[in-house]
Amino acid sequence: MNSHRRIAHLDMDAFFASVELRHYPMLRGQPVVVGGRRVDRPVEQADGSLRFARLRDYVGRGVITTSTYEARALGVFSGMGLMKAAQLAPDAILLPANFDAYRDYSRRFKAAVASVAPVIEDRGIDEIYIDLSGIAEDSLPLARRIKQAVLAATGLTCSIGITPNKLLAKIASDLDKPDGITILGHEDVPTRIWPLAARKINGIGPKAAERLRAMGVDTVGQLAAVAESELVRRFGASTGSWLWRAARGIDERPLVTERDPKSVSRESTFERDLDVGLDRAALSEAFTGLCARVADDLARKGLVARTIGIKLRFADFSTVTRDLTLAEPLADARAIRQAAGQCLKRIALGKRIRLLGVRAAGLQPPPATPVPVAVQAELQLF
Ligand code: DCP
Ligand code: MG
Repeated sequence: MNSHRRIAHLDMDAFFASVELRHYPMLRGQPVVVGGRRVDRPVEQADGSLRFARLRDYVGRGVITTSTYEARALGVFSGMGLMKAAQLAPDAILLPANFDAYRDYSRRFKAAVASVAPVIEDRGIDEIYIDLSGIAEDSLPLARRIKQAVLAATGLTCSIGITPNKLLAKIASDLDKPDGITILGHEDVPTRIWPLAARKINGIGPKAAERLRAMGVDTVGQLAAVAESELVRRFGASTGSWLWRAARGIDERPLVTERDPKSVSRESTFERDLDVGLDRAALSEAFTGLCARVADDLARKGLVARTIGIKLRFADFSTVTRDLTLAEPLADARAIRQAAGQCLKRIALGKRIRLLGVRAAGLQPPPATPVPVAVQAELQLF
């Protein structure tokens, strides 16, 4: 095992909401939620002041995208219906999302980190991994310097975890939010990681957590107490042994710093091999989710795709791919889903499916017309 690695995970604090507070500094310290529609945006009054929408005025089916920590203290979190949130925090300020601003701040914080520590894996709009192994400076001053660079470039705070690998770093960055620094070594796993819910391990989703709970496993420590053979028996060879290693904080994955600029892809290995007939709904949901993530990747890179492809791996590990090249480039989740669906029709689906992947290639800058706002809002759901 490579014990010399030093990997950071950096995640911006209440990202969308914090960007909004840069635009509307008069709202600092107040509960603020991002969500809702353009009609909810602040309106300038006759005297030049701004009138902000309040949660109690909201009528509709929208959900919270994110909220400030002041709003979270009132029980209002990402994913909650706005009308339900209004019962808990009627006076909270409501702002619609402004994705262009978030992308701009995203670029700025990443460039600021790169000026201190250049080996970066981009994980999304508000998070990155950073490989610090090649830097001599101690972790604490280095983390402070990175946070300072981000603050100077954006006016925003972030939280950083520094550990021997990506798995632990991702957990650590969340342990002292907001504005936190958490530095952990392998020796800290029993005291700091084992008491946490198993779901804190990135990769244990709601379904796996449910299956673990049925085995009496709620925490990472309880997972670490299960024999590897038992996990393999229940979850299959690859997931089972991954769970066993994850519970011990073992993770050798390198940072993916260079993406193939010609394509973006997302794939997912199922917890169990899925049957095309019996598991149609789960497969379809996974398929749509992958397409949405590819669409999100394209949006982040500001590119559109001419070719959409899919990859299927069957239970016997045989793998097939199919591509479709389109007359018009596309980038939105629904169009990708449609093209990927056509690829799928060209594969004989006799066997159980182990892995599903969606790929966008033939990437290019978009034509002059921008991606419609409605599509942007839809991408945000994933
Ligand atoms: N986001 C979203 N839909 C979700 C969750 C998040 O659109 N279901 C957006 C809004 C967030 C951003 O992604 O601001 C980053 O997500 P995080 O989970 O990192 O949440 P925050 O940055 O808002 O808060 P935290 O301080 O907990 O990181
Ligand atoms: Mg965040």
